[in-house]
Amino acid sequence: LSDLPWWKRATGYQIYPRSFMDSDGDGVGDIPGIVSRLDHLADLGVGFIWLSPVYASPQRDNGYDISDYRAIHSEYGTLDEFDRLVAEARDRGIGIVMDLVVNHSSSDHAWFQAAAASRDAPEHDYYVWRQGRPGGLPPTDRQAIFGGPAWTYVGAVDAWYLHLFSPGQPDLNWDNPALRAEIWDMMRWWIDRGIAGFRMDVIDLIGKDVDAGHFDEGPHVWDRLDEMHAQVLAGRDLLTVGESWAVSRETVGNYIGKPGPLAMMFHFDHVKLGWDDTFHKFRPREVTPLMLKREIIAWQTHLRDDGWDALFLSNHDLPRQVSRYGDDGADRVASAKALATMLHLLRGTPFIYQGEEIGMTNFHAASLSDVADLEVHGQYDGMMAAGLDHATFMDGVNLNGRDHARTPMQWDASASAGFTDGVPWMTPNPNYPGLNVARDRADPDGLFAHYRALTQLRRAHPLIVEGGFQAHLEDHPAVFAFTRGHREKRLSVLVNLTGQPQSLTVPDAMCGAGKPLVCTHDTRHGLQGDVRLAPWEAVALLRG
Ligand code: TEU
Repeated sequence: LSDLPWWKRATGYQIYPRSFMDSDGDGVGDIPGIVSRLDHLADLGVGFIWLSPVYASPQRDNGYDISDYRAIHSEYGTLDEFDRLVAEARDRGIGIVMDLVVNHSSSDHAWFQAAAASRDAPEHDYYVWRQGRPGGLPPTDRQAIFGGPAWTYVGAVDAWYLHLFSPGQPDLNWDNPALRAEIWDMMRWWIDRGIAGFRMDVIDLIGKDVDAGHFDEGPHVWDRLDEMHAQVLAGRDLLTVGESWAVSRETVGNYIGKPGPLAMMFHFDHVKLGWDDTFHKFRPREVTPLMLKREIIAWQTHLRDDGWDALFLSNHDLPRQVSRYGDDGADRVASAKALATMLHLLRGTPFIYQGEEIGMTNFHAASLSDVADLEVHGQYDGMMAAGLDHATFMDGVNLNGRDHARTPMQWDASASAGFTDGVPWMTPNPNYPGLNVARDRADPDGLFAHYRALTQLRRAHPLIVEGGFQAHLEDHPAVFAFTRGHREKRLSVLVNLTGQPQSLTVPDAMCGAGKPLVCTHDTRHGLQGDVRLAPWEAVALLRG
């Protein structure tokens, strides 16, 4: 096991800095706040932190709009404080993985300021400019992911720039070799500060062919990643995880095949199950346990022999997993344990999103004024124009919106959930007095204890890291059954993904007798014949 890379053995934890912990009372999370909570993460047993962007930024998209790639956002702290975070985390065996947001910069970046002031500036070509069509129309009808046209006109250069996200996020021109060299330099600069790797934002978009209208997984994406690998990553012991909403089982091998430029990919087929073809996340679709399970099985099977999975149900763009796939009412704790057991025992590197370890939930937005996220506001008019009704849109926001993940971390029952002494930038979920870290950690049957047990099992049993994956009872509508095998050892996992009791006949390939590693309900020492699982029951037994 020790010859496996550290990032296969570790459990990850994502921090959304704005909402994690405020140390200075300005209502916004910060780096010293993170340092003050490192012991919580060390106790949880995580091996690395994926830090959502902490770079200088006007924060129009909470840092996914970077105005200086070599500076820390002033509300979050200083470079010295960042270096201290790296050192303090390292002392606890935790690496810091930076978010690399290089499909676009902020429009406040000095490059863009120069680019938009003169066509003669060398930086002008760092961005994507085109002429408009007659009648003052943008170059194409392409719509931005955050609503409205994907092009904005700048009079000083008499041209339109491309922004696949908001107008404050102009796309960088990856066709320009000088721009690429700037990015490679910047990455080396962070690596030299001692970081453990990169999570790469919308990385499939860096290969776009704008004139061909080919944006997702454009023709140059893998060449560019190969160049990045040769220039920056090769020979360094880093975790790399690309994010792509377009990557499929057909294309994933180009990113992470043997050998591929990256180590793993965040893929979203299981998330998109809950999306409508036309209205996307804003007309939610039901996701049945069978749909979820089938999608996971397909990816696990595909990556079984070549590749490595990045395992997640939540992140800062997604709803809280217990609200989306579990039960955030009476069965909140049980269903959150079931989901966690399933995810952490699959083959790949598991990621915990902040607050997931205590089962934080979605909140209810009564109207648009309860929503902070620019995506929701930016998409509203377009969705209404396309025929969606307001009530359904709000259902979509309440089930799938990005704000649910961004409410302040619920540390304790004191004012503002112990997140800040000041006025929090976002209202905490009103359920914090009963649902918070202090309370959950005091409960030996709480979620934190369950997650800690899972990270410890991963450290104790190489099988969980390196064992193969085999699904069983694939058509069972409610129970996810799989085995993980390595040599003579076998881990058998059964998870009831519903709030009803379930019956099944244990297949021969699953273990008879075994050592109980996880038993969320009665302790079981064997799985044989006809078995009845309690609502949300999860069992993992080890044989050999
Ligand atoms: O997200 C990629 C992305 O495309 C999302 O915006 C996603 O499509 C959307 O949430 C679904 O409705 C990444 C970051 O994770 C996100 O926070 C950023 O806003 C985005 O890129 C732009 O950098």
